[in-house]
Order: sequence, then C-alpha cells, then structure tokens
Amino acid sequence: MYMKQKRAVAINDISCMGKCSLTVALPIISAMGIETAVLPTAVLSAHTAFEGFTFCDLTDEIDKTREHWEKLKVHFDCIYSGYLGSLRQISLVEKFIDSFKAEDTLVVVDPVLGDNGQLYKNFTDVFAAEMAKLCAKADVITPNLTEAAYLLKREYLGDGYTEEDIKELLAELSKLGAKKVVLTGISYDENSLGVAMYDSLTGEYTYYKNEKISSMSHGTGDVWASTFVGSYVKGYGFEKSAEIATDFTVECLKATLDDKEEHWYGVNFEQCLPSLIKKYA
Ligand code: PXL
Repeated sequence: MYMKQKRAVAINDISCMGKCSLTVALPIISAMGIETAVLPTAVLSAHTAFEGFTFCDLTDEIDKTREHWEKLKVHFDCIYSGYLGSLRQISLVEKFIDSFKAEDTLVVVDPVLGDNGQLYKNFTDVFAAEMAKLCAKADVITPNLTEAAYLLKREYLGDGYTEEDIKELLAELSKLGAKKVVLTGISYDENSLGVAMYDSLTGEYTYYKNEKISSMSHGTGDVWASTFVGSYVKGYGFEKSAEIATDFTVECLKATLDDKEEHWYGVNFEQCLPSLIKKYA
C-alpha cells in the first residue's frame, strides 16, 4: 500500500569521497521512503580527514535556492542541517528555517563541529557560538560530547563522567532552545555505547545503548542523524527513532570491521540498507 510521501531537505556538504554528510543522508533518508531534497553547503573533493582536500564554498547559492523554493511554495516535513562551511551559512540556514518551518515541519539540527574533544579543521570557537544560536531554531539537536562542550563553552567530558553529569549536560543543552536533545556516543561502561535523550517538555530522560564496537569511524554521526531523521519523519516517535538509529549505526560499524584498510574513512552503510528498509521503511 502506498501512502502520501513526506519530503525532507538535507542541508549539508557533499564530500565527494568519504561517505559522510549528503552522500550518507540522501541514501539513508530516501531508503526510509522519504523524499530527500538537498541543499549543498560546499563541495569537497573528500572530507576533511583526508589530506589535501579541496573546498568549493556554496554559501552564495543558499539564499538563491531559498528564494526559488519560496516561489515554488515548497513544503518540507523536515529540515535537517548538518555540516555548515562558513559563519555566514549559519545565518542563512536560520533564514531558510524561518522561510520554510510550517506548523508540521520538524527541524533537526546536527551541530557538526568536531569529535574526540577536537574541532574539525577550519572550525573556531566563534563558529561554535554561532552554531549554538542555530540550535535555538531546532526541535531536536543531536550533538556528541565534543560538540556539547563547544556549544556550551565548557570543558569536554572525556571519560569518567556519570549519568548525573550527562543529565545535567542535557538540561543545559536544552536551554539553547531546542525542545529535545540527543547526546550521541554516551558510554557508562566498557562494553556498551549509546545515546542519552532529554525531552524538555516532559522533563523525561532516557538512555538507550547497544554494543560498543572497538573501532571508531568517520561519518557515524551522519549515519546516526540521517537514520534518526528518516525514522522520525516516518512516524516512529522520538525515542524509537533514536533506538533505530543507534542499532543501525552499530550494524554499519560491524559491516566495516573487516574492511578497515580499504574503508578507513567511513562505514559500509550500503550493505546494511536492505535490512533497514525491510525492518522499518
Ligand atoms: O561527518 C562530519 C563531517 C561532515 N562534513 C565534512 C567533514 C566531516 C567530518 O570530518 O569533514 C566535510
């Protein structure tokens, strides 16, 4: 049975090699049965962990695209933003949200800034402060611990934090203005890794975990956020969508374990799409 199809827009870069941002968001959200329009923020020859990447800034296209789509009276069920390539892009994305956020539009901001306590290349504290402002426009934000630290101008909680520390961090993050917060990459013991969720409307805190896979990989934040967006727009609800995204990310990491030499730069999510579709699309 076919149903009315939902439409999302993914605002993110195209890293031509590297399996992250739009080359992850487009297939995953589409696989969930959601139309995925794209608003590319930059085109890079490869993501920033590759030596010598090229960077073509597309900031000037953002507002032109917004104006055209306004004329077309496009409706989005979801606006999902990820990697933004310049300070000006952040305010243009704010303007984009103001133009297209309807009553039934879900806004998810993944405040892509860094990982493992470090900012990605070319990002600064000023950029992080602007990203914190964009978070105010979101219904849901999905930072990792590094991004949480930079958004709040706090020390990075490396290892050794408690569940109380995480609850407090979630509450502080929600004060940036988003109704719901998901902190990704949270681990309270050696063998598991998961996500901590907070809904500021109900005050509810939830933790969901799966196996901790020993190998870390680039792009898993994008795989997680894209799966979360696809599931949430599909109608699975906040917590269930976070569970689907967590389980799928673990499956993708497992699918890459024996292929790390060739695929050090991303996860083999492609092999896992059929099972995602079968279970949830
Ligand atoms: O996965 C986050 C990401 C997105 N886009 C670009 C990146 C990264 C992480 O390194 O370099 C260009």
